[in-house]
Amino acid sequence: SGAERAAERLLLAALCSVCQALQDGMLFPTESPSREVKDVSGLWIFRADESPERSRGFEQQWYKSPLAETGPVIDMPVPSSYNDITQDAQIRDFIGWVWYEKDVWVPARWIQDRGTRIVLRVGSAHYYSVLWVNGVKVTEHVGGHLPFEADISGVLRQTSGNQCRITIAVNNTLTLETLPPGTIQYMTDRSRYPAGYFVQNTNFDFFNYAGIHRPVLLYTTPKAHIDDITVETTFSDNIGLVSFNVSVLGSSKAAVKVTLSAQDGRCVASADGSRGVLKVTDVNLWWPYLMHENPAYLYSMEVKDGQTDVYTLPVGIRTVKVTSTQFLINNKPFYFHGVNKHEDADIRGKGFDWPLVVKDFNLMKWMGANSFRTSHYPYAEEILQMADRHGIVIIDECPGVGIKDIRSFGNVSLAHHLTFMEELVRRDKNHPSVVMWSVANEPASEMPPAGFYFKELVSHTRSLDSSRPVTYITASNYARDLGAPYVDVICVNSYFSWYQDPGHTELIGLQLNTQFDNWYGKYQKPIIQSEYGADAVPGLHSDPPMMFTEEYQKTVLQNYHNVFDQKRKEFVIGELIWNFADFMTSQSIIRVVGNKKGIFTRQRQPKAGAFLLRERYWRIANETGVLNTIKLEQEYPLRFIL
Ligand code: BDP
Repeated sequence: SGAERAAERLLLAALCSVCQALQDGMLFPTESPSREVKDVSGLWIFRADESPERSRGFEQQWYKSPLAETGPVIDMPVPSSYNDITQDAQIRDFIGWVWYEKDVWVPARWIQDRGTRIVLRVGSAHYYSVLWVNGVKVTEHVGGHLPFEADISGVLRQTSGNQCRITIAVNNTLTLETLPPGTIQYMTDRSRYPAGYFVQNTNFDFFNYAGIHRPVLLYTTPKAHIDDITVETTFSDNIGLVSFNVSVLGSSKAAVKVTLSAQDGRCVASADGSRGVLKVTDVNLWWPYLMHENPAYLYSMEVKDGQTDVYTLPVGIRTVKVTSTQFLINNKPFYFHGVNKHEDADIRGKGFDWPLVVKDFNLMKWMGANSFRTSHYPYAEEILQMADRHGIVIIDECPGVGIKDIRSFGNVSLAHHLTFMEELVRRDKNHPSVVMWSVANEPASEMPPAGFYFKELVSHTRSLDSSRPVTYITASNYARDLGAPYVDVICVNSYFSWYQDPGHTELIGLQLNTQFDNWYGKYQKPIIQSEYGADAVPGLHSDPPMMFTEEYQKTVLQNYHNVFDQKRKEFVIGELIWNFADFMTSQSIIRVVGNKKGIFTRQRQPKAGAFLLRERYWRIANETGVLNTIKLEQEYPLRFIL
């Protein structure tokens, strides 16, 4: 169709590279005696290609010369979405290629030392990116939520040495085969739209923020370097077992040595060889927040490749298992009392921001949340590291959101989805906080192709990682969902008294009970209420409650909680509020400057619902965790603890 041709034109590069997962490891870049990191985020310059086909930048080869010589440029912070930075609605709503550029200096010794490998890494850029260094193309990448990198040693040594002009072109166009999917629609009625007018349609409920969303780094490794590490952990009695697998590139006879140290620096186990199992006596397990008095215990695993490379990986020793009624962490029942989030904030959009990350963790711990779901795409790895360190449990979700068009269940889409899971598992497999993979959110799982699609997707994900359960999030009716037979845990979203029977909170009890009994009756798998909630415009009040007031949001929550408290004695293993905070969406008649289902505002101030959840989560923690109330009272003022 015309729309698809247009989308292809916008994307320019063929989607042929879609099916190749990144070949090399995706170890988070850290410093070590053998590695240096230089953060080149900060102020970049920027130009949106506003030509009708969005192709002028490529035709005129904007990467060949300084971007400022091609036309007008503006300042653009990295990381940040570009959408809300300017006063220009055209930039906010821009679709197509934008160009970023920064001049950086590369330390001379990096260039001179031929044994040094220099890597350029982008934490993420939404959605499709092409990278040049000094005018030479070094890589391109499909997907808006995972890192990508290129070895630029050769280019730097061949071109102008220490000076390094980095050009990144980023395209936010979504097509039927991207994740999330979308369509470009050209409006052809000349009486209503000017020539060439097009819009981006999507089926998901968040703003399609774009740009360079996570830090851009230069880092070094020795030529012979540790490319990837995989750990899997288990324990028996007081012995922890860490199996490891190290892959080294650039050397045929790597002599790998692995040492595991406790938090006090004591070496607790070591081994030679690139594979093996470390035994840790008197193991300190990694426990979730509020489940143990010493949660989030991390060992530190130093991996040495002969004399050259050193990489240190935090390791949490824990197990995850699912029975027909329970989710077990370290063989103890775990109840998810947590939140769904978004990477979203004023001005920066989806741009990574440490103050925001730390604030959000403080808020989650304040309210007694022990878990969150990375709705609806993978978050920055720094966020997973925080969760590892604080014992916050994560359901790690892939950007399979808004898969509603039957054409998005085709072979090309499936291949890309499988590839995406490979990249996601490769990046996140070693995080103890990640306890489950979610391969999609609310797909049209009642459409016939969904049966085959999810069978493939779930089994492929399991083959990549057998140590974690796999799910997808459903909003389908239990009788029509074709993917549910394949998942380990049923995750259900429902909005009783909101999208159904608006205003009728008195129906929640009945409808929610029916929902749970139907799903459990059919599948005998544990269930998480993976979304529920109601919009509340902060400061709007009414009693008796009316929709959009803080009281209404509270009442909806209370009605859900009554049922959760019954069913969590049986097979309900968790509840995740939709949403942690208000967030931006595209403009529509059902959204008033974004989605207001947050229990915190977008500025992270509590609505009434936040206090309700806080009391509830701490009460549940007191009942289900091994903490005693006295300890909690010392950490948090008594008046907040029931
Ligand atoms: C759910 C979606 C979520 C939406 C939410 C809502 O999974 O992305 O934001 O509804 O409408 O169905 O608030």
